[in-house]
Amino acid sequence: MFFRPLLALGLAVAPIVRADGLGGQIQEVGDTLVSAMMMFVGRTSKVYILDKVEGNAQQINGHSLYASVWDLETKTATPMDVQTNPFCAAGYHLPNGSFAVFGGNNAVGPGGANNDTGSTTAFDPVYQDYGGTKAIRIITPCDGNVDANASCAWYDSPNGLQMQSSRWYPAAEALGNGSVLLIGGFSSGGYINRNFPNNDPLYSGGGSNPTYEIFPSNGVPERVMNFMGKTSGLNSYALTYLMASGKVFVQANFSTILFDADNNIETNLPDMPNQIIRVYPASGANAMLPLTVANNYEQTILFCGGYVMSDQAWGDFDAPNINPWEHAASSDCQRMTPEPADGSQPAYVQDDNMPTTRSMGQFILLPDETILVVNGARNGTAGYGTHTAITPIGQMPYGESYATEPQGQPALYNPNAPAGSRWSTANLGTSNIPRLYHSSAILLPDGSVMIAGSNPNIDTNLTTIYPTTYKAEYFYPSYFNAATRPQPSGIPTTLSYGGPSFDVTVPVSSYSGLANDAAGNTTIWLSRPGWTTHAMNMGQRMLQLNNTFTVQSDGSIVYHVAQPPPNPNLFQPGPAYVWVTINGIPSNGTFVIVGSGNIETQPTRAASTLPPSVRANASTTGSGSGSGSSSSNTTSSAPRMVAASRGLFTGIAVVSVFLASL
Ligand SMILES: [Cu+2]
Repeated sequence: MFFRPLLALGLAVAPIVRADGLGGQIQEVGDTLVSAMMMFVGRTSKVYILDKVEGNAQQINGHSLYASVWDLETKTATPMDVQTNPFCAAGYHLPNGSFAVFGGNNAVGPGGANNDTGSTTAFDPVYQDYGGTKAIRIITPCDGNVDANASCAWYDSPNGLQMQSSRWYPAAEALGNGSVLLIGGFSSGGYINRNFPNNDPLYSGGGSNPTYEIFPSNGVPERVMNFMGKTSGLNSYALTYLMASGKVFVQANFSTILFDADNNIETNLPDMPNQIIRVYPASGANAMLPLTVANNYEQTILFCGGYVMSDQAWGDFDAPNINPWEHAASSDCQRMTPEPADGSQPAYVQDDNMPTTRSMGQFILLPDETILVVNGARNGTAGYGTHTAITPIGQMPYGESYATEPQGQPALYNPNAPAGSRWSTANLGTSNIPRLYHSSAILLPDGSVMIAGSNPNIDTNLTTIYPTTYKAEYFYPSYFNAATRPQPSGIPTTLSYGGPSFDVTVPVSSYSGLANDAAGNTTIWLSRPGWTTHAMNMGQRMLQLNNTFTVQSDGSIVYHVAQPPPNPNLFQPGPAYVWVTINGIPSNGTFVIVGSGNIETQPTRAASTLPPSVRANASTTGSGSGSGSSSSNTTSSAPRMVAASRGLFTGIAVVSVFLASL
């Protein structure tokens, strides 16, 4: 190629387009009506929110409100009715796009008054809620007006679907067929899941549930999981990740296993280094790193933060034996690849420390392949109470909170950066809303992150130091500084495990810079935001879809995109979003259903075969106006500088293509 005089002119005179400046900011956006202990995104336009029963002043159908739905377009919430107390339940998507919410607490009244009769129809006469310990609630999200359509409501009834036993703080993880493995939990709750001394590690005198079961029932009665005895005390909300083999990685207390749920066989993996606790109430952030083509979808799990104290100090159901707020949380990060492709022994690998200590931090997988940690506290743990073993009732310094020093500034982790340089807080804003116990965060389809909840209090308390909050915020990643984001078309509504590839087109206006570079610097992601509660996003997962491309002479790019690999264990069936990320700038997420839509052995076909990539003339360029700043380190800087200066010269690409064709 030889240099084009007109192109040079464009570079010389075009102004740099300024971004809108949202990138890195956290902005308050509205009122969720209930405190968002749990959230999930339904399809394209709603976020469903659940709270515990806690005496919210607003009523619905004669009882205190504890569910709402947030509309992404209007940024307003609408009340929803749930009958049973979902207090610290688990939740998961189902293959057809529905969500199920498992377990919770008894019917409670003011001050945590506990109507524990073992009956699923126990009822609190003041807060007017039914017990939720065995309840299974299901909703099939709608995009329209949820009030107008009964099929958009929660299915929930004290006499409705039930688990085999009571589970408060259970773990949930989908298996490859879309059924959901449910593990453990409290039978009746407290700070940690045991008495002390711990003479009955499996059952704790009836307070702990050491069993697991599968929803929908596979006909097998619930079975005792020995791991729950081994990890007794610190094993509620166990951390679970389905692995490629079909086994489930399970981490609790400082122990780790691979679990064969079909056969109830546990394979020991190494202990968590330094015995750092990651499960509730230490509540470290944890996530599976994005699965990439380059690493052949090898699965690695990242743990950051949490809390360390002696076994004795953790206390019992009633309270900790120390004052957690007087001690720093952990900043330690570890990686674990439970099933190494090279056949080596799995091992925890020390990773870079977070910039601050943090309990109750949670990871959000962003579509630029960075990972946000947000929410939580510098000191202390999750949970709340009226006392500890050494601080009597009436003398708690932070109300009922066991944590203090809220961490209002998130941090970004780049899994691909060299060790020693993975964390950054550069250009990230700070929220002044404490997001402590019972806060949550979730990735939205536009690539922003909704942050809500926090109520380290037994009942609604709007005046204490860390109050019940209904304020929602959005965090805008750096790609919100981009003036142009990719606008893909052609993404199918369903994806299969293997099978024919599909084509996705982005117009020339979708990107800036050289077309061949943009096409080659594109990653197509399939991601699932999950179901968020307690510093976790149950089911959160992100997988790269392999692709090649054809750059058209007009600068538009056609991506030839592979279906997900023919192994549903890598990305379980159900709802997800497809993102086209060019030069580190993602499109919006397009809603898809992965798999058959049914709970069944998923059909698989041979992995997609892709045609070779075809490049256009080297000078072909996108006409998007500016690319803003990107946090991705995969972005090549030279084309972006060209792109930024290209700004308003939207005709230049056409001109250069025309010249190239002469
Ligand atoms: Cu909780």
